Amino acid sequence: MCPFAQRTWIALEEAGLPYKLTEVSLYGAGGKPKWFLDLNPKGLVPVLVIDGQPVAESEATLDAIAELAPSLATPTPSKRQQWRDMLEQRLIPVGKAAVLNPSSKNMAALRVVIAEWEAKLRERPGKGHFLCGEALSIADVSAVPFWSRLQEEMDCVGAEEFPLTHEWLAACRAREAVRRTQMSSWWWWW
Ligand SMILES: N[C@@H](CCC(=O)N[C@@H](CS)C(=O)NCC(=O)O)C(=O)O
Repeated sequence: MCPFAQRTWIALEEAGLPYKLTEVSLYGAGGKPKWFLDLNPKGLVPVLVIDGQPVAESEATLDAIAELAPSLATPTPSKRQQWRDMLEQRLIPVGKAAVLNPSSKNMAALRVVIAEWEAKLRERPGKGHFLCGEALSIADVSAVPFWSRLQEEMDCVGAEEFPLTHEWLAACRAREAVRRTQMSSWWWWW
């Protein structure tokens, strides 16, 4: 249900790596389970355990998965960072504000961010279906849970207004790995 955990789950599916998924009751009576807090004292999902070593923070889990499945890596670290900055500094905070309070000011700010994403897609050398070209990478995986939630709830990425973003999101959401991790109910990201 959590978009950060969905990132890790999509990446594992895309990588075709064997894994075992354990859901954690975060807000149930009795608090978080001790085994989980032992893995991540911050008490946040996801935690990816590789050969007994826990990796917390969803972006770090994506980097760890891309090391095991290099086809998911971005062509350069700087491309990874650019898209990550767009998400962390722009879409995630501005999207959150718009969801919490869909005032005309917050919705206008969200449209500005979508236009920035669109412009960045337009600038890509060689284009391709995904953020870093023809192949889906962890840059796409990182972004899709957040964009999917916004699109599902607010229908904010119109095909006419934002054709490249619309097409990119549809290409991501059509992936089998994304479909498998799509829950009928989900959380926002706070
Ligand atoms: N920065 C973290 C954020 C993860 C996060 O906020 N997860 C939420 C669920 S969507 C959580 O575990 N919340 C539990 C809590 O706040 O106690 C990451 O990228 O992994």
